[in-house]
Amino acid sequence: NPTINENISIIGVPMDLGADRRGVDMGPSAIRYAGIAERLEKIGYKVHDEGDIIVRRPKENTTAGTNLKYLDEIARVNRELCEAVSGQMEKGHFPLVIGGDHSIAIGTIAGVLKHRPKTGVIWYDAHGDMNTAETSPSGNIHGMSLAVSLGYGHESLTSIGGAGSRLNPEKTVLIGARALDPGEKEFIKKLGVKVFTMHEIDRLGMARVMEEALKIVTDGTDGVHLSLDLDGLDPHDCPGVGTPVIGGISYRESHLAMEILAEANVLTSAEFVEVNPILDQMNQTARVAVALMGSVFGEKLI
Ligand code: NNH
Ligand code: MN
Ligand code: MN
Ligand code: MN
Repeated sequence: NPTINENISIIGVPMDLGADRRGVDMGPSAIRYAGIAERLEKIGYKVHDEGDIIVRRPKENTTAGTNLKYLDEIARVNRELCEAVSGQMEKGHFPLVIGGDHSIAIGTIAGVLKHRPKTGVIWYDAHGDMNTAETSPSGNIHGMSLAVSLGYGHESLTSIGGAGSRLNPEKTVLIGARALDPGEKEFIKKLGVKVFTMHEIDRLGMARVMEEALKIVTDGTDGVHLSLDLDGLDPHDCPGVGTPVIGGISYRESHLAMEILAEANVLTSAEFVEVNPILDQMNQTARVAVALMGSVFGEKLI
């Protein structure tokens, strides 16, 4: 095994406020039910399930003076998540965060940056999550988390982990994009974030895309974080997501991507998000998530 780190700490975040749609809060349970701990123990890791971070359910979905939905509670949970991730890394454990909607990347990445301030990121997603309050069509914070981690967005979110903690856009790569909002397209180009859309995946093939992506996220960085939104995969393979977009990455391509990441032996943190068992078929999406985790942590076919 290309052992990334023998201790893996699982942190669940049953967050659905960032998507403003119920069900994705059950993601951590669905992923545990699909056998995440057993799967990773089987390939030799010590798995520590740290349980879930508690998410409250506010009555009001607005915070005064902003269109961002549930801003206060999302900020509070992400501050706690940042500390939890950072605490696990302090002990030398690999943080594996399971969601929950993608707004939790804010806390995960802020925690990671405390230990690896030059982390490169692979953002595997149908969407860009590069909106700000001004460009968001929905006010949903899960569509803004990458922008926040790059330092753009509401102060109560960008300040998490310290105002100076932010990703370098030139060491950030999107894979699988096919539903970018107009403002996001502009912002991505302006910041110089590299995007491998479905077009590049079709044209170059996943192996080549991953090689190119790895060059970018490992060059001059001190870690690599994988932020995998299950809606990056095609809804045929992963129907249990809140915002499915047809024409996505296949199950096999995704395994290949994870296997190439495992071979490179560079991963230092990861999160798997947006599993919504209510919209799913027999927990299929959580089972895909666990299978991909197997591959990214070095599971071999032979
Ligand atoms: N871009 C849309 C928005 O900002 C949808 C985002 N939805 C996601 N992102 N699931 O991964 O509201
Ligand atoms: Mn996302
Ligand atoms: Mn998405
Ligand atoms: Mn920050």
